[in-house]
Amino acid sequence: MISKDLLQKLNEQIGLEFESANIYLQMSSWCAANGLDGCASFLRAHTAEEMSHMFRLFDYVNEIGEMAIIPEIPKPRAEYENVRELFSATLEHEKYITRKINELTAAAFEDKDFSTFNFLQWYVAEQHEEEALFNKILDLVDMVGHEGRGLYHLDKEITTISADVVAGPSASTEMPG
Ligand code: OFO
Repeated sequence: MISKDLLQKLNEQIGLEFESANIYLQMSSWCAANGLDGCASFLRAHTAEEMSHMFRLFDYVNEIGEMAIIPEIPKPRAEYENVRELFSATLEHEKYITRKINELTAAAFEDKDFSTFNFLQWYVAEQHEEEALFNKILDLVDMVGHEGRGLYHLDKEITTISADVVAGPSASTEMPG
């Protein structure tokens, strides 16, 4: 049986995945409003991926006979100076999520809850991919630039990354039913 403390942490993580989805959805709106349709569609696809992270946790909590409680979700930031600042914020956010997943995994281990510990391994691997993805995008931003013609190329290139992400094994945009 899962401890109260660990259950609360899983519910908090459900909230964090919702928060990630909302952050990226809001970012996609900023991109669309600034004429960056490629970035907007990449971030929208990533929103669906975050929702799949949320559903995976939600289903796990229900499967172990507990009730998932969705916490309050903070309002996402809506304004950015430029697209570099926006993608820099995505990487910082993913680093924060990695820290939270690590804390959660450590708590499961300390509780000797090896079923939950095993379940969380997927998130440990996923966070490695998430950080690598946003690092790659930031490198791209720095290579092509984020002004004038560079911005046009960046928006086109992001569409390619977007296609890779959608095709990737762990990056399904489908929401588990
Ligand atoms: Fe971006 O990985 Fe979930 O939050």
